[in-house]
Amino acid sequence: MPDQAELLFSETSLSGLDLLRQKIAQRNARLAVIGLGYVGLAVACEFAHLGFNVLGVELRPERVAKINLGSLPFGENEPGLAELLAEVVFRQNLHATVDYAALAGCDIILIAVETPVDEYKCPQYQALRSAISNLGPHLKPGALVIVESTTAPGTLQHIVLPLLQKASGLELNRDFFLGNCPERVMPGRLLANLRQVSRVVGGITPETAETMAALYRQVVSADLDLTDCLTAELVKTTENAYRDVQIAFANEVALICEQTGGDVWKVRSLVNKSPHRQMHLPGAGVGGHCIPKDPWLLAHSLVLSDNSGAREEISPLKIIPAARQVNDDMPSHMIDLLEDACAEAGISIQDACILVMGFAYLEDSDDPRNSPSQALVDRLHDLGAETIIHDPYISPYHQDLFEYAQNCDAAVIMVRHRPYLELDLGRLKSALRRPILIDGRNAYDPGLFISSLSEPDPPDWIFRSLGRAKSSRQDGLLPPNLPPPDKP
Ligand code: SAJ
Repeated sequence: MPDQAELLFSETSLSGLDLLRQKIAQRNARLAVIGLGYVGLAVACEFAHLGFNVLGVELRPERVAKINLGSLPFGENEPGLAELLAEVVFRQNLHATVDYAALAGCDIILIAVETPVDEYKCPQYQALRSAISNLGPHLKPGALVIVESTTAPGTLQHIVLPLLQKASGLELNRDFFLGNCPERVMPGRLLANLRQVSRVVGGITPETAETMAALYRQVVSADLDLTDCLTAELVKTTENAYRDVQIAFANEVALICEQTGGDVWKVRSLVNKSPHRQMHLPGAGVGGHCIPKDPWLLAHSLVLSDNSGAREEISPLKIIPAARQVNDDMPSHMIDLLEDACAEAGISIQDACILVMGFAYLEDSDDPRNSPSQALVDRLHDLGAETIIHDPYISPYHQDLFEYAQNCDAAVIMVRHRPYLELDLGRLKSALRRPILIDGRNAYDPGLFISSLSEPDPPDWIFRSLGRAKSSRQDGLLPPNLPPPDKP
């Protein structure tokens, strides 16, 4: 039976959350977003658009200045974001600052800072720790803190909470409330995903989760799945580790097909006709701000090891690190294909200049974060090769492709940008010093490059396609050295 203090305590905390829910409903809760990057700026604009008074706290003064002028510091390709930012700044519903002291009057603070991993794949929480340490002294009693950054499972409980209590001198659920709602945005679809993709809402207490849902329901039209903080961390890191493993599987099948004379793209399309199969796309690598990182956050989940409360990490995993290795090795495999093609042309890759087509991490995106093309370029330079990078969406790589090609001995497609799919291949071949093309994204039908066996003339292209043997055919005929498959 709770004593009077506990009753008062629970009533106080409920009245604190009730008060927040009331302010949310009236849209006069003072919101703040710490970290105005891809995630933070979009969510700040979205709530400001609804009429909330939003404060953005951002480290980079130049970014603060641009935002306060209503102009985007990045993400020109984000549909609707530029207009939204201009509108909410004009209406003075969004203001950016570098000054954490401005947080003093805020009722709800979203934290959307980067949570990268270092070269040893260990989580790097400097930005998160800094945000919390700087917020602490200004945290208003009764405020709700929501972490949107992706964190290793256990981080909210074992790192964020103790740090926030220490920095603020306030007590959880009495003086402030804490939860996490990991973002599910995708560059190129920031506002669309924010509005239309379901969110996992993790509260330290169920009442906190309910209050968070009252906030997010204002902008999210999809499901809001209420749970605890640990589950929210596990879901977010798992959903991206799952995708990474799926991609690695597809890449491994591609390597099998190359060696056996198969065509992974035909294999994939037929496999996916089998119920409950969804084989992903093999490719030249896995980039971006989520997929290469989140599996490592999952692998660095935190546990309480003994009653002293000391923290340890979970025991080493097998599948998730192995999948990361497969995907991280794909740029090197593109070099294997390049070396083989260069040898056929009688040149060594060390003496070659390679045209790298695509630098963004994703097709028709201008986002180069963790780009597999960077890994390819670094490894080519280690071999002594030179490179010229082209990308139609990224300055300064967006100039004339054919002019770049004139100084190159081979070209490799790293990103399936639409302009490449519509390319005049004859013009490219004429421009290149040697007609070598490596296709890392199934951009082209190999039939365009491989003469049929009935026309013995050697093809004038030296073409390699990820997931296809050198002589694999598009017309269903088996390469001469394999018996026809058993009838199903
Ligand atoms: N890739 C493949 N094969 C595939 C899919 C992707 O090689 O079958 C490569 C891409 O080329 C890219 C990388 O993986 O280099 C990541 O691609 P992605 O499609 O996963 O795009 P991201 O990184 O923007 O992933 C985001 C993630 N969203 C969040 O973390 C909130 C991811 O969970 C989503 O599944 C993805 O968007 C999406 O497609 O919505």
